[in-house]
Amino acid sequence: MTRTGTILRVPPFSQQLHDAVGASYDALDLPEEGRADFLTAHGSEVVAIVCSNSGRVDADLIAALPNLAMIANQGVGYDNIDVPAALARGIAVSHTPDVLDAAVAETALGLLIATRRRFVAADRFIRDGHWADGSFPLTGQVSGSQVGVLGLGRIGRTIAGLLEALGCEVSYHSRHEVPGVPYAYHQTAVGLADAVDNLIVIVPGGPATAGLVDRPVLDALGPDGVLVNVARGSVVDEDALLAALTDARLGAAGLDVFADEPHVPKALVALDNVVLLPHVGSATEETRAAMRTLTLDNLAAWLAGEPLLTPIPEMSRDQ
Ligand code: NAP
Ligand code: 8YV
Repeated sequence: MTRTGTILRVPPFSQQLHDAVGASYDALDLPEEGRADFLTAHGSEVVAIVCSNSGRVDADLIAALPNLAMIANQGVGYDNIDVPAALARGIAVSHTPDVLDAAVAETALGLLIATRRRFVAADRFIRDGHWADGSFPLTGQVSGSQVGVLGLGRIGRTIAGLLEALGCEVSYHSRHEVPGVPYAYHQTAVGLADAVDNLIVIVPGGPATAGLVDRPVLDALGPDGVLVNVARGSVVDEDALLAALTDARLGAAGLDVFADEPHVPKALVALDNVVLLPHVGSATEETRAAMRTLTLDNLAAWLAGEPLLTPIPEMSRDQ
């Protein structure tokens, strides 16, 4: 059975993905303004959505699309989608696992090294003309340190492999112990933070992990500790993080993700002991091309009446 109908592009996403969808299908863009009128006029035409992690597909949007039957998400995390609302309607949902592991892992490692070695401050030190007055202060180092990985999934394991090459001692916390890995398991996030010098957060977002990194976890990491978050802003209690950094209860933080992207609290921007990235974990030409291809292949498979290539785990039980 093949399927036909209009594909709805939910912004924002890249021009390449936008154009690739438009080149192959009848496609419409969900407007930023006047959505209610647009959905009244076109809602019943839409059979599938293409979106990325920053495009919200909430219960109201799903309800306004009576013939929606597939959502193709460009991104491995899909906390932008109201999955219970989609599943309740029998809507298929795909995402893009595996193809971005290397890019996100190297972002995590780069952020850890940049934060621990204070590379951004060192760059500013030269630009501000301070070198002639004396050397940049010594810093800690990542090689040989104890690193905790919060979420030893696909990306977490790739990060752990890179850390091993630096002679780091890796340990982790997930809800379940992972069989066959050479890393120590901690039953709790606090226990993990207490045992390490550096903590890298790479769990999914959503209600189950909201505020998982809270004040007790930050205090356990301590004044010499470095936090790196490449997961979702929601996983870290941002107010608690700001307070810990300001009070020097936490050493430093490297952040690729924030609670209210693209808005970053001014108080965080003002701190010298943070390195900030604008959610670029997977943002390489190579990886985004692979993510785009997988997104489009999932959509094409669904339109052809074939199984999705990479359904979200909740979906694969029903396929
Ligand atoms: P994954 O393979 O599903 O791994 C997720 C890991 O988190 C698993 O080890 C899981 O183990 C653990 N976990 C899940 N819920 C947990 C909880 N409540 N408490 C503790 N551990 C929990 O996913 P992935 O492909 O590695 O991706 C992870 C996440 O990274 C994505 O969901 C996305 O949010 C984020 N991400 C960010 C970027 C970026 O650009 N910064 C790019 C890609 C992905 P258990 O099930 O045993 O708990
Ligand atoms: C991107 C991500 O921000 O895959 C994810 O979960 O957060 C990132 O890769 C995004 O989805 C790009 O389309």
